[in-house]
Amino acid sequence: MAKKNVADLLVDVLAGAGVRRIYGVSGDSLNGITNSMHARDDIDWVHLRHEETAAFAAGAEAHLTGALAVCAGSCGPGNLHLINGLYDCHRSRVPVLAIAAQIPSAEIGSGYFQETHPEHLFAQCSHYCELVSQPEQMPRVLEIAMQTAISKRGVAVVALPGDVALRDAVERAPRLRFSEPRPTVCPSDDELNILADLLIRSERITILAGAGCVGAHAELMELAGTLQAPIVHAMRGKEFIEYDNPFDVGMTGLLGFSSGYFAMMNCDLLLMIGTDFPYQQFFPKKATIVQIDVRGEQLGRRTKVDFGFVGDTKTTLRALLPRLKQNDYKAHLQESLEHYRKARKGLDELATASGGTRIHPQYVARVLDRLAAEDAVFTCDVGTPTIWAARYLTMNGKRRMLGSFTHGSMANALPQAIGAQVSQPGRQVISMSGDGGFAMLMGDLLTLRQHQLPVKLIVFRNDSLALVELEMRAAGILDFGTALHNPDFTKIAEGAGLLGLRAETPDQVEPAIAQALNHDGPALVEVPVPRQELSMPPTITFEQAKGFGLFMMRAVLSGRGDEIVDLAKVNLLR
Ligand SMILES: Cc1cc2nc3c(=O)[nH]c(=O)nc-3n(C[C@H](O)[C@H](O)[C@H](O)COP(=O)(O)OP(=O)(O)OC[C@H]3O[C@@H](n4cnc5c(N)ncnc54)[C@H](O)[C@@H]3O)c2cc1C
Ligand SMILES: Cc1ncc(C[n+]2csc(CCOP(=O)(O)OP(=O)(O)O)c2C)c(N)n1
Ligand SMILES: [Mg+2]
Repeated sequence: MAKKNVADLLVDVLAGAGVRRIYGVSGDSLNGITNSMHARDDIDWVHLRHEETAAFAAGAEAHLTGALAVCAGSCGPGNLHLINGLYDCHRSRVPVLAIAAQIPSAEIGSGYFQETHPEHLFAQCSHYCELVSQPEQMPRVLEIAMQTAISKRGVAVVALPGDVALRDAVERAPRLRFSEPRPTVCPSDDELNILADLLIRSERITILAGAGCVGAHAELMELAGTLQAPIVHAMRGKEFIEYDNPFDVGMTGLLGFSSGYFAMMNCDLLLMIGTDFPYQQFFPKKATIVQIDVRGEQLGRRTKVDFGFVGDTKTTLRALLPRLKQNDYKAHLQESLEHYRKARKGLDELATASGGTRIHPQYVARVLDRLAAEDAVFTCDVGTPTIWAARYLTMNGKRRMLGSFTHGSMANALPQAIGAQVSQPGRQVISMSGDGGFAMLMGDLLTLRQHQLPVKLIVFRNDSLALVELEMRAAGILDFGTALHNPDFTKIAEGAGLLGLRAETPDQVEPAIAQALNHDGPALVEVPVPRQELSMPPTITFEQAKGFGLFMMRAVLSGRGDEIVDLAKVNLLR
């Protein structure tokens, strides 16, 4: 039998566990691994232009499939570039293994060329991070890393010096042969009785549901019906909760709907299920708060909690439902639904082609929603595209929506779209990109042609870092450092081998998007949108209103009268 080296064994273990690809940028210290992959057809090397893209792409794959995804970076700067993307994966709790190649083992500690210490660098964005310094540690350390990423949901890192990867392996094969355990977690009988009793005694109940409700749609609907409770969703729960949901009253938070905000503020009992909705100021102060989460450490993180239960949503609701009684108090649900209908109507009225030659970004999102495939995957950049996606994309149980919702990093949409398209080749993948976010990792536009990925990029061109500008205004600060002098993105797209289209006026939006979606290959649609398309919070506080006033004054004082007219126009047109 041919001799196996440590890298061969590493690739064997990954392929044996069902990993089909590694995203990365090659380098000398990774040669052992890329060389081992070269001759195999069961695992691909997905060559990207930036390691941050590799980490985001792996995270998107893991999010869509639920299975472990892998990225790699060469020693020093190569793996350092992974870090921001890995933070996103870790904080979004998706299972990702990062291989951080290391400098030659004999040089560690000498301040050698490209020397860094991955064990320290990745400590904060991983559950597990270890250096393999001798062949005897392989495959055990790798398997512990994989097992940790999968069971704790998050990132694990294996640092491997290039020379160790090329040494002869001691073990010959993977040690672990079991499939992923899927335990059920349920509160005790006593706890379920306490929970049932609480719910039976309450009238005005609101449910705040999040991504932890995945796979429990039917149970959640039955619960809401029994409790006559409106369901507010946190953003990462949108893809699993909003569809086929007669109890839906929208999202809360700064990007949310007023109906979501009031349903939470006006209840007597708030039941949080599988959510880590982060904004304290949007929780009711007087209501009784009950929280169910599969992780005990999540209980009470965001608000005061009166009753906390540890359980997975599906198992817990199944055990709880037979203990409940039908709530006869219907007014709270009816009021909340009526409020939602009005809020939805108000938002829909903003998503029209009206407004002369200006294109409202809401309209672009609405057209996209209408024309996209039944099972499309959407990614949205942190910036105003997150707002348009949250408010105007309709989920249906088959579509998916990815963003950098927890870590909140710019430039996520294109890299996530790459990971989505590579791992789901037949599926329509649409990136809703900001002009700032897109430019930040624009090098990987070249990846779309290199790997023939038919991703559709919609670039919301507002020539600014608009969300930051909005925040500056709300805080009463004169915006500064937010203008973007952009190139013609369609020409850049064409130069990179994509179809490049531009919609100049509202009537060109639909044909341009339709052409891009029907195009057999990657396409970019550049859509100029107003810089100050305001996205008002559900309730505007005095402080915020004051902030806007202050901005007007400062803008006028600084002689920027034109912009005020612009702002007024946008408001008048809305
Ligand atoms: C620019 C920007 C603006 C934003 N504005 C808003 C906003 O206005 N409103 C908003 O809602 N969000 C907003 N977000 C997103 C926000 O930061 C959070 O990421 C989001 O609210 C969290 O959603 P979640 O609670 O569904 O998911 P997560 O944060 O992922 O929480 C899921 C919870 O479920 C638990 N869980 C997982 N599996 C299970 C299971 N099987 N059973 C039980 N529990 C389980 C987990 O332990 C975790 O506690 C914004 C993000 C950005 C980038
Ligand atoms: C890596 C990173 N840098 C900076 C920020 C702060 N930030 C949040 S949104 C945003 C603007 C995004 O601009 P763009 O992509 O053009 O979207 P827009 O809001 O203009 O639609 C910035 C700078 C961030 N979240 N992440
Ligand atoms: Mg912008």
